[in-house]
Order: sequence, then C-alpha cells, then structure tokens
Amino acid sequence: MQTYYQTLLDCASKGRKCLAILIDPDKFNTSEAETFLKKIPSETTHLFVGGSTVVNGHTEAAVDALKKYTKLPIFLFPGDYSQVTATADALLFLSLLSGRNAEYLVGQQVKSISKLRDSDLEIISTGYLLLDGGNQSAVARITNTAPIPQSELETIVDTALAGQYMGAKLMYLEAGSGAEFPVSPAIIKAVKSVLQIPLLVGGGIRNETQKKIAYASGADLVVMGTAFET
Ligand code: 1GP
Repeated sequence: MQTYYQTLLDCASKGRKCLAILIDPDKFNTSEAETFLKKIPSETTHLFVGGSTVVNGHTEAAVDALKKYTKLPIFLFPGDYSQVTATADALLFLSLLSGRNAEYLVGQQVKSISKLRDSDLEIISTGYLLLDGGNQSAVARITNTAPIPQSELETIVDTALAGQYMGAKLMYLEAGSGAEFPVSPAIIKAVKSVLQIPLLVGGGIRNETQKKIAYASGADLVVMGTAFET
C-alpha cells in the first residue's frame, strides 16, 4: 500500500498542490462533522487535527466524528503528546526547530512513545518553524519560544536545511494560527529552493489569493484553519 508520505512526495514531485484543512478539536462541534465536511473546498486533500492545547479526549472525538463522513486522510498535528490518537491515519511528528525549548524539540516526542509503540499511525518526521506572523501566536505562548522574525531569511533557510539534514521528511513553515500576515513569498521561495522534502506552509492564509501566492512561491501543501472555523 502507498504510504501517506509517498503520496505527498508524489504530489510534490509532480507539482500537484495539496490543501489541508486544520481542525482544532476544542472549536469543533462533532455533531456537525458532516455539515463541516460539505463546506470545505472540494480540492481539500488532507484534514489536520490538532491545536496548541486541547482538552483531553476532544482530539479522539473529532477524529472519530470526521471518519464517519470522509475518506480524506486525517493527520494529527498535535500541540502536545496528549493529543496523539491511534484512530487517525498519520502523525506529523513535529520538532519545533525555530525555538530552543528542549521540551518541544524532543521532550514531548519522548513522552508520546508509549502511545505510539502499538499504534498503526504513520509517523512522519516534520521540522516545524514558527515565524513571526505579526501577533503573538498560541504556539509561541504555549511553547515559550520566540518566533523567528521574517526579516531573518538566512536563519530561516539555515534552520530548515538543518532540519532536513537531521532527517525531517517534511518541513512546515508556520506563521501561527490567526496570524496577521502569512509567511512571505520570498521566504517560501528561498526555503523551497534548498529543500528536497515537501514544504508545508500555514498561518494567516485566509483566502484564495493568499493560498495561490503560497503555492506559486513553492508551498507543496497549504494549511488553512481559521478561515473554515465555524
Ligand atoms: C496553524 O498553520 C495553521 O497552525 C493554520 O493557521 O488558522 O491562520 O489558518 P490559520
């Protein structure tokens, strides 16, 4: 069987763009899962489920409700190890490379292992870079790390490349949920030009124009959350 990661690699190599809709389990009404799925764009290729902090049990409830009505792959995008849920399809195994808080570089990952050991989740190592999106993001607040200013292009490119050399299979450029401004086209382009792995971009992308700019700059997959919150 083709892995979810292989599908992402194939899409990236063929220039077929992916769109993930991010669902925050704390803001998601499970009884409206079917209606929600009818409202998201028909081009959606993935559902991401997660949030910076999520009440225990809500992630599993959201995944199970979505599974009833869709065959789209459900990827966990967890803010902490408590959100790891075996009923999803894949897990973005994130390491917050933009920060220097060991807890989010490796601590949470170690804590997740007891849940992962016997699960069938496809685990995809993902370098996660938080960039300044103009306002304080939940990620910055919860992880107690500073985002990299978007003016620091060299640091951003070097961090992404370090992540790839450390073995990341995906790289995620994040401006933070509800960012005032998304990751700039120049940054997406510069990072894409040095990476051999698929590039995910999210945070503050609210409309068609911003999404198309991200794709044209080199994003292989765009993540949109706030725009589809009910
Ligand atoms: C947040 O990148 C995602 O982790 C999505 O951000 O909610 O701003 O679309 P938005």
